[in-house]
Amino acid sequence: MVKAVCVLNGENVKGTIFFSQNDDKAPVEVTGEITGLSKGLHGFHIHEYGDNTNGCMSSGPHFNPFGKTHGAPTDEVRHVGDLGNIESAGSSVTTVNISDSVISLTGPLSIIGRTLVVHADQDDLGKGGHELSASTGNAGARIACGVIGITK
Ligand SMILES: [Cu+2]
Ligand SMILES: [Zn+2]
Repeated sequence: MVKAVCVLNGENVKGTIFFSQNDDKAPVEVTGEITGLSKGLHGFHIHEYGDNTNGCMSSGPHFNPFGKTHGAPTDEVRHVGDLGNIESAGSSVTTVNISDSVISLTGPLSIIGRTLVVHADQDDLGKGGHELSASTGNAGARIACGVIGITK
């Protein structure tokens, strides 16, 4: 079992997200809680770099080691870092509960040392027809982020 954690820190949006994977073939379970999100869908991605020197902007583009087009988590064609959206009911706490079989906590697809980003807007999952749909899902500003690190 490998476990990792990310403390999300934004101006208004805060949270703690846990990652766990039973073995290197198992899906990664992504769970946790986020506060301060507006009601609705918010893009939720792993970005390439674990670099927050210039805030969330220095985390670079979506983690995309296969050079694919942006997509939904369930799509064959997606970035490794495409975890889709999380949905806030507009209440104080948003619960995150995602299982993903593409990201990993070990090997070349490991997300450890990269950045988890929460966006202001909905990720259109590549289908919005905007010029940014194929690269970012047109999910808007990066409102909170944090580097993913190993934990016990
Ligand atoms: Cu993103
Ligand atoms: Zn993407």
